[in-house]
Amino acid sequence: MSTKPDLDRYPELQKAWDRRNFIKSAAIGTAFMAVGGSLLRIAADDLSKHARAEKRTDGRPRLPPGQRTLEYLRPMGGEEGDGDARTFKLKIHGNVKTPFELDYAGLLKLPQVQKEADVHCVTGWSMLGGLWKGVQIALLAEKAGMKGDCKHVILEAAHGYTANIPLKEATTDNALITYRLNGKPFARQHGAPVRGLVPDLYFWKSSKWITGVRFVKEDKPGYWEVRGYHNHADPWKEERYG
Ligand SMILES: Nc1nc2c(c(=O)[nH]1)N[C@H]1C(S)=C(S)[C@@H](COP(=O)(O)O)O[C@H]1N2
Ligand SMILES: [Mo]
Repeated sequence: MSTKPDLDRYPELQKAWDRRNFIKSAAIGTAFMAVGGSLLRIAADDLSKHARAEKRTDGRPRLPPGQRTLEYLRPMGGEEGDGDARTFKLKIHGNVKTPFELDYAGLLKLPQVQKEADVHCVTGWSMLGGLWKGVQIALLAEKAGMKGDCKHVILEAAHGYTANIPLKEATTDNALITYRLNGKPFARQHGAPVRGLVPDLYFWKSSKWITGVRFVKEDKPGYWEVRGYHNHADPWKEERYG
């Protein structure tokens, strides 16, 4: 109980540690997690318990099966882009009538939305209730004159990372090109300056360091999809591996 977690490697544990949630929540229930080789008893959050009981507006449980909550995004790595808003460019292209390119200022000039959304990482953590600000992918489709036979969207990122998403799910109202979480810009490791967000699919579909949105007729499995992850990635169906 008194072993301090490696907070450099697991920054999302800082808050829980500060509050001594480890101790307080021990009465509620406990979870065990291997951290840096030592076994730590961590806040087996009442948050997870609540979220399991809660229902979304679509009737599904707030927390998908096999997930537990974290208070912060855990940095999951990836080959970083330069993180600089001044050099940011986003290509809207593919099977569209009028492809175009946006710089950061151009992105901010488009109609903005702010959505509360939960995200779910395939490794088992979820972060609930983040407030994400940005531009809807649906708006980009409309602006580019997406052709009627498009079926998928590819979210392209730095160094060739891609994620493929069915058009319907990429153009729901909470699927965004986003540059703010809870009012703050993304740290570089979380995709600065701009990342994709498709919260209702596993989080690997939300490309960090985004460089392009490509509307296509033919599906094209992306970075993780060709490495054994599920092509669709619905957290409620536990579509983790293909
Ligand atoms: N460009 C890019 N985007 C990416 C990844 C990546 O490796 N490269 N990893 C994905 C995975 S596997 C996850 S779980 C989330 C993690 O985002 P986070 O590091 O902000 O928590 O980003 C996704 N987006
Ligand atoms: Mo991931």
